[in-house]
Amino acid sequence: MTTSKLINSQLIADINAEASSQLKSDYQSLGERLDRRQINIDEIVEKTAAFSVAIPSWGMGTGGTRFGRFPGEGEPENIFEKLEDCAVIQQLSRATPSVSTHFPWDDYGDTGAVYEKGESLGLTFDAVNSNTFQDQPGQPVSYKYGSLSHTDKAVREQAIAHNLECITQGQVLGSKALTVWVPDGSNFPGQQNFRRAFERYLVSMESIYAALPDDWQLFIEHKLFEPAFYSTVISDWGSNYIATQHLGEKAKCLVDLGHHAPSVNIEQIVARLAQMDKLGGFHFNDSKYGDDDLDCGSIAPYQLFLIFNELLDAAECKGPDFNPAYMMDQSHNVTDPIESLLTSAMNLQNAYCKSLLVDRSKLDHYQQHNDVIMANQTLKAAFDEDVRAISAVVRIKAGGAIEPLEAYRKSGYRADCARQRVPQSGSSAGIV
Ligand SMILES: [Mn+2]
Repeated sequence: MTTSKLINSQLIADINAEASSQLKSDYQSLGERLDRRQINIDEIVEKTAAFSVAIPSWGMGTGGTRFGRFPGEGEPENIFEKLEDCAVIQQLSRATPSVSTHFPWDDYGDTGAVYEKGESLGLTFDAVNSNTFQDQPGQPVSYKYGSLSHTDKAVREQAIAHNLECITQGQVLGSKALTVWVPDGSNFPGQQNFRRAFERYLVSMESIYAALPDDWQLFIEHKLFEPAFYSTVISDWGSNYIATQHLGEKAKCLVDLGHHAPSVNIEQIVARLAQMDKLGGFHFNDSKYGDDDLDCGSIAPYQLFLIFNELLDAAECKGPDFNPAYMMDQSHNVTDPIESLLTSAMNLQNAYCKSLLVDRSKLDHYQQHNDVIMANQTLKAAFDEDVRAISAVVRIKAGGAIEPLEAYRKSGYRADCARQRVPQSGSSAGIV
């Protein structure tokens, strides 16, 4: 069915025109501040413009919690409508040109048509995600007690076959990576033999790795707990690292910011994995307690900045081959997903931009001389800058909106969708 298309570009231009003199003044003032620190703002704009992050297709609907889901009006019914919403996010933010898909949620029997829809909207496709954490209708055997590490070979083979199918579908989309997250684990001590479960997982992953096209990567996503509450097979970056080392150089670790213990130093994990060429990519989101999947930068913006600081440090050291995949993974209950993803994209872009402001030679000098306060201040000085004028200039130069949320709200896009789309029930899942 046909639903709402992109937002009227004249409306965006009119709103931009109203905001442009304020932006010019903010940009000039920030430029002067940065100039005093020998930073050329135009160069920062250019570098910030190179930043992009993929939108999760599963984030386009209200996710909900394990207790319930409260769909908003005009939510997308299928991948085609999800792509239309993704295109609006890209139209306004100009930082989200690609979409990460999820099978079988995005399988409507004609992946070629999905690719064409994306292409017609100017979108490309990032990593494809497999799903062995739910049973699908008609599936021969159940994932109740695990998938790739299941004690029953028939279940493991079914899970492997699904991942191979994801690669096939991903090739149609032009994807270059498969992300595997398994729910496998145990709820009680004694339920599972840790060693044997990991052995079975590794053997299953060998089959998936062997099926990867030459130019593909395999991303493994670890998660401390949930849905298993005592142990998970790929619980942390250590288990993840062992698995990727075991499989080969196309296998790399994927860091989801919500998949660690509450006090874990994620930026240090990022540094470790990058150093060992095992950092495949990210699922960006934010959290207070666990896998909360809240908007990026909404709870711990300093952590986000520190992660990008490590990424830039690694990029300087490793050169252009260092190119982790940036994807968002968020989906919750109380906001319009388009507004949340717009906000996240901007928060990520700003965190990235701030990390570009770190004076690395000074930082290195203070570190070498154990000047603790000044080393810390060097980072903090970059974090404390308000760089929103830079990302706004990046957006407007690329044809986006100075104020994406304002443009989105004034467009009435969601109300149009509500008139044209089939109302959604509260049943479908959205959290990974
Ligand atoms: Mn994730």
